[in-house]
Amino acid sequence: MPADFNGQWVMVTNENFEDIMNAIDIDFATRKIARHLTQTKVIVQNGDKFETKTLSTFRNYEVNFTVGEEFEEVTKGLDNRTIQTLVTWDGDKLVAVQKGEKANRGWMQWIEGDLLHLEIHVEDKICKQVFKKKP
Ligand code: VLZ
Repeated sequence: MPADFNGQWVMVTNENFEDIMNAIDIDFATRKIARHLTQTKVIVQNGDKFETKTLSTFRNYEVNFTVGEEFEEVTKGLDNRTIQTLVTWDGDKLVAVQKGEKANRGWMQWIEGDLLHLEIHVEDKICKQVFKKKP
């Protein structure tokens, strides 16, 4: 039984998101808006199959994947790059490796109690986000 990420998760903290946006060449004006957004993560999981939406008042980002199956991810509305993404389990943690123009790109996501933790990394930058499960 893999970990269960199903639900709606509302952002409570977001550290260094601007560094990540900078690293993927998001423009100044967009960064100034996006850094203050309260993101909501909506996850529908069926075993290893994930449908994920990151929602905000400014922009949304959707990505679907199956753990263990590499796929082409187009980061539409973010940096609009095409990358090769592979998500795997590390115990109960989801680990994504995103191969493309930017080195050391990926994220890790896991649950602790009613909190969802997400660490996003690009090059030498790390962003730490925490979301709380909607009851
Ligand atoms: O997260 O890939 O949770 O499965 C931010 C959108 C999306 C709002 C960040 C701001 C996506 C837009 C991070 C400003 C340019 C991500 C995965 C793990 C999705």
